[in-house]
Amino acid sequence: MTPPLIRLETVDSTNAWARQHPDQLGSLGAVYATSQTAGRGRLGRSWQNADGQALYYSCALHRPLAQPETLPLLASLVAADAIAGQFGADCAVKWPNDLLLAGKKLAGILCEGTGGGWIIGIGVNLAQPAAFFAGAGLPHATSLAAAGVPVPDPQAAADRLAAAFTDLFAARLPEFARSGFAPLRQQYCTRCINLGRRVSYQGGAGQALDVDDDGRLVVRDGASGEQRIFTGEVSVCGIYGAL
Ligand code: BT5
Repeated sequence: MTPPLIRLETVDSTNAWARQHPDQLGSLGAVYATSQTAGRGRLGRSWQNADGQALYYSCALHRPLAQPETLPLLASLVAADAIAGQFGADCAVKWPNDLLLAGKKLAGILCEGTGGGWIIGIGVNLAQPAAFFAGAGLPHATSLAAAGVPVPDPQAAADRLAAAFTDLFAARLPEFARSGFAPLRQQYCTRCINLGRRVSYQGGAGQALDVDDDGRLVVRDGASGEQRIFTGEVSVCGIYGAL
């Protein structure tokens, strides 16, 4: 059965809307808009709106997951694969779930539990010019258009991408629900920009070596040996201006 995919003109936050309308989204369904008045990032941060120039998307799912904590990693692969399929743009993933194009943040992901289910929020910058990000104080952000991928009709691009996200979630969630991250690990590592680079995290720094079957970033830390990181911020040398 085709999952519901609801298009709104504008909304406070697609994640909030999905949480408030479980009846309309069922066990797997999605909502999207090209304008958000109160878009959220992780840890209470905000997600910059650009009326009519970006995709704000949330997929709600209600089913048990073997490894729910790795849902953001699945979401980043779904988003990267859909963007590659629709626009031919090859994104890297900054662990755990930022999508980068030419070293800048193209998309962000916010996964939230709802008590019995999950909401996967994805914001993708489509058509903003580079000057938009400079003006918004986001020097490390980009859009498809700013990175040189033409987006002549942003609404049509948002419609296509939202449909592609939903199709890919519908295709991949059954196996992910059963088997978790391990079957995706190789594919994730191929896109993961952290690997082989120096990274800093709360309490240490070292070289990122791998992502393990549980989705943790494996870091060789000169001071304390090997660390496996699952939460918190990790900055990557050379990315977003990090030293
Ligand atoms: C994220 O948070 O990257 C998750 C963003 C998720 C947004 C989607 S839109 C649809 C759905 N509905 C919502 O309300 N949210 C989701 P985080 O890792 O915390 O990154 C936030 C940081 O990214 C901010 O503090 C800025 O530095 C930067 N940022 C904000 N807006 C941006 C934008 N449009 N493009 C690139 N970077 C941005």
